[in-house]
Amino acid sequence: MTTERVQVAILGAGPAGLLLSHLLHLAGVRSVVVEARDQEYVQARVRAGVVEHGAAEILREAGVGDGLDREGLPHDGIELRFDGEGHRIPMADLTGRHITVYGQQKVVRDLTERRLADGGDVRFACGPAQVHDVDGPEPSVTYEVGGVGQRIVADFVVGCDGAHGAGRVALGAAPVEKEYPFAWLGILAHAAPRITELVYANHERGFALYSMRSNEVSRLYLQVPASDRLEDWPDDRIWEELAVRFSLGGEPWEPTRGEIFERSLAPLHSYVGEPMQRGRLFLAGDAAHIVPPTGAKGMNLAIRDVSLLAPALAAQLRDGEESGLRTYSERALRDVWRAEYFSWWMTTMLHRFEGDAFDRRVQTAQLRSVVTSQAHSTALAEAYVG
Ligand code: RFL
Ligand code: PHB
Repeated sequence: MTTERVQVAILGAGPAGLLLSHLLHLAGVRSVVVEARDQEYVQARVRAGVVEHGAAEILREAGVGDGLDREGLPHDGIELRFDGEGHRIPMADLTGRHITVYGQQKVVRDLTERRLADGGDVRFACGPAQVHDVDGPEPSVTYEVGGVGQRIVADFVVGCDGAHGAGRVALGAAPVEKEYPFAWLGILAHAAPRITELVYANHERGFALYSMRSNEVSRLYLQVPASDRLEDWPDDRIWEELAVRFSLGGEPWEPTRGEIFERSLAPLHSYVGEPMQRGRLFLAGDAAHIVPPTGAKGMNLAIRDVSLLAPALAAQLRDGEESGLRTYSERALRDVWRAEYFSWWMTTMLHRFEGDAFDRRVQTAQLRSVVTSQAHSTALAEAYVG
């Protein structure tokens, strides 16, 4: 077993881990990022698409917003579609801010390129790393390469290793969580989007979302039962179901079709592990909390977490200033719970739940209130643009 020393050992090269190591580098703190999967796999992983105002500002201030400004699509509104009618929420008019449609894949690409160009130590294909001794003065991370054990002893370990990583296990917190009885079937298709703004549709057969990645690539989602498999959804069935759920005026409304080149199923749940710290271990991003994707908050929260954690770690390591780290979890959790609330609210308002006619009528009344009351739509817009 080889042993090395570093100031901060980071698990996971997703948006959280990569941005944290970049921000630490800017603050003069040395870190190592240990990633289980290889670089191709990490960069091919398709996930989030919406970067909110605050997260975009954080990326720009850190000098990694060029790609977002060049290739991102600024959106000033979204559409809520229900009862066969579309209603635009003019987010920019209501809040003065907008969102940017920019795939997580590109955020990860930009951050990886920047870390490597700056000589950053990002180690891919390490297999699942483990975390040790977080309650003592010398926490460590171990992993294996080619049968040889590697050990990194650090001043601090940060788990940015997502929902199934080692950070969450080492934290050992009893989570507060909620399962939803459905999943999202997501596709990417080579098809020019028929829309210019995202459409969130509530239909009696279930929720559907029309999004995009570029002017040539559409991203679409369908609510499906949690027990469904990808084999249950051949291409034609997906397109037909989307057309029904996006119906306008009682008529099916077809998204532009094209070759489906990526498909995935993601169960919906909410999860928070509190506090986001144990001894010398800190968590950020999906390792600490999961939101259902309806509010488009997951990656944005990951970015927000590390924007709080990086200066706190740097202040402690450079100046012995402890207060930032001591209050990190409390400060981060305030935003986390606000996002949990918004994501739960959007999810319950827009999805089809089994059975209850009363709940369904209340759902429609709620949507109607959101699109007719300026106060109500402003509340949605403020939470959505971040
Ligand atoms: P990630 O991206 O999961 O990265 C964690 C990394 O850790 C690695 N890893 C380990 N490495 C070393 N040792 C171990 N033991 C390890 N275990 C795991 C993994 O290989 C991985 O590389 O977490 P991070 O950085 O916290 O980022 C969070 C975001 O990925 C996530 O919140 C978003 O994708 C959520 N999300 C959305 N967020 C938004 O802000 N806007 C959106 O529009 C949005 N849409 C979505 C989404 C998530 C979705 N799915 C698939 C759940 C849409 C969907 C469908
Ligand atoms: C996406 O484009 O992937 C996307 C957009 C909005 C959401 C979730 C995902 O709420």
